[in-house]
Amino acid sequence: MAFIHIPKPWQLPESRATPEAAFWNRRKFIKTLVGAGIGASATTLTACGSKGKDQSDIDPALKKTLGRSLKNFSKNPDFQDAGRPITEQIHASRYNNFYEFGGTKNIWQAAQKLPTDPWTLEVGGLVKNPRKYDLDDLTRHFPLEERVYRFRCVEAWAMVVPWLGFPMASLMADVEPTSAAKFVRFTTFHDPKITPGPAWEFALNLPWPYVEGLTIEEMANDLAFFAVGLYGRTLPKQHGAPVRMVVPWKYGFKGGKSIVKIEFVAEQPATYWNVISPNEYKFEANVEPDVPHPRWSQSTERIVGTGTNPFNWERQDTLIYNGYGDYVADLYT
Ligand SMILES: Nc1nc2c(c(=O)[nH]1)N[C@H]1C(S)=C(S)[C@@H](COP(=O)(O)O)O[C@H]1N2
Ligand SMILES: [Mo]
Repeated sequence: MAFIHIPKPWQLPESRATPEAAFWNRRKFIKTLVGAGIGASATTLTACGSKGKDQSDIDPALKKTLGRSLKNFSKNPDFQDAGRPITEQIHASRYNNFYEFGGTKNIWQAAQKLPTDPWTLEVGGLVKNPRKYDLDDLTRHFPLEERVYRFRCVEAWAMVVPWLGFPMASLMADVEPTSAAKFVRFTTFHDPKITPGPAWEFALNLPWPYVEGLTIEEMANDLAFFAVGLYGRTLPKQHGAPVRMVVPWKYGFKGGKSIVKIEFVAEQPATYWNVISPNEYKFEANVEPDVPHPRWSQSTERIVGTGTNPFNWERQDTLIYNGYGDYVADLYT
């Protein structure tokens, strides 16, 4: 009997390979930057990579999309070496998943429409102290630290990012979950006028807003982090400004962006990709090289920015729990 494979809407991400690869033509990309009068700066940025770089010679419009300088943080010595080079920001901040702003990796300009100031992050549910944090609270109330983490998307691309933020455990200590809290639901900003979603016609039924979830034990783990910045700067909008989740032992989709609400709950929450395609995107979604995605292997990963075409990027072996087993393996035994 012939098995006829009919692609479903949510099967698009990997199958969009060809148009995306065609877009990500480095020569064309550099030409665009030169056209905007910033060719030399872009080249410098590409050449020196990583954080703390003086951007004073970069076109102000481009600079805005890379965040504002943040000074009040310390480097966490336990998380400075991710075992691989830090991905250059010009690559990390031009190759994003943020479906609220479109169904391709090229959403960084569209995402600039996200209104982030003022911002309120509401935390409630099964807690002793429900709170509303504003932007100032997020960058000043919690002592900020830098952590260089490996990052692994379920689509098998990977990078290394110097995040700035605070452990999720600090926020938990502030709100004090009750013993009835077993899971946590994280909700992303959603306003159809601002976040239209992908342009595909079948995108009409996507289960907005984007919701992610963790168990209470996962949220309490030392690695679980809220980022308010990266590369020494505030979080660029395309990365989920002003505050997003970073859960480095799980696939990237677990890291909800632009979080407006956190609720401590008793039952496992319904989450965006798991609702769309439960067989492909599990609630747990730990990085596991030996558990293939139904449509591709997870045993290796492509390193962002290591070539001109994303589908020829340098490959490395995928690590169990993305290399963070020492921290998290005991959560799953
Ligand atoms: N709200 C929201 N959060 C999201 C996504 C999204 O589409 N919407 N994409 C996820 C996926 S699939 C990945 S890989 C990461 C990408 O983060 P980055 O663009 O900052 O690298 O964001 C995650 N968080
Ligand atoms: Mo992803």
